Amino acid sequence: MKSEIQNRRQFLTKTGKAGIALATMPLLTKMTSSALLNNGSDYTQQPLPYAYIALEPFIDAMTMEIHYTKHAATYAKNLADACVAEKVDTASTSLTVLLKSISKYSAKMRNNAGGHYNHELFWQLMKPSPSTAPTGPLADAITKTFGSFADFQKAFGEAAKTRFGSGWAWLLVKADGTLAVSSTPNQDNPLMDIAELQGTPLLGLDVWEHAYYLKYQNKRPDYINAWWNIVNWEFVQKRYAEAFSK
Ligand code: MN3
Repeated sequence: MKSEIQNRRQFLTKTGKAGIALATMPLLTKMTSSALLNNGSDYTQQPLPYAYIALEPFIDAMTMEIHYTKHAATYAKNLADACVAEKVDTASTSLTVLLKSISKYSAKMRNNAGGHYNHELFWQLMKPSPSTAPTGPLADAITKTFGSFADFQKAFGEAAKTRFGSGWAWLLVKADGTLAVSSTPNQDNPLMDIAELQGTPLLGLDVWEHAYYLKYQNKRPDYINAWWNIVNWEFVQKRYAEAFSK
């Protein structure tokens, strides 16, 4: 594993080169330029955007600490190892691009690329004392698709409750621009080319027991119901807007 300083140096070097490349190649597509500018940071665990205790009483501090420093950190480490073993150039291949062709890689890559992406997203999808419901275009799309916000919560909660064993529940935007709710096993997600329902994940809920067992034990439905109190809808709205700008 590279140190943070090495990563920063690499980032500065790459950004500098990319800047020159972009200046001399004005016809580059947006996708190519963003690939050039990818510094591999989406492969490394980012700082948690709040304290372990911040989401109490809905998620307890000990669960957050173990979840972030042990479970999620391990996915990031194993992803780095898999990228070395399977010769993925993380400087030129974004994690999203990798996930979209995950069927070409090993089970280790699938589990850890998914595990890392899902957790990095999950931390940002939560915040203390958020607004209680979405507004704007996302709110309109949810009402159009599910009937009401309450009906959406019911459908999402059902996907989360009925996921057998470990996995995730999702709200996603499909390629045709419409919303859907799904669930995936293990650390799979809707970006993967092996997912039953594919699209851009907007909202995801971790229903592995490690995400809730210390506080909720076997009562997964109580964890799901409590989780709505900490969903960062501003962030989800931003993801929804971005899904249409790509
Ligand atoms: Mn987890």
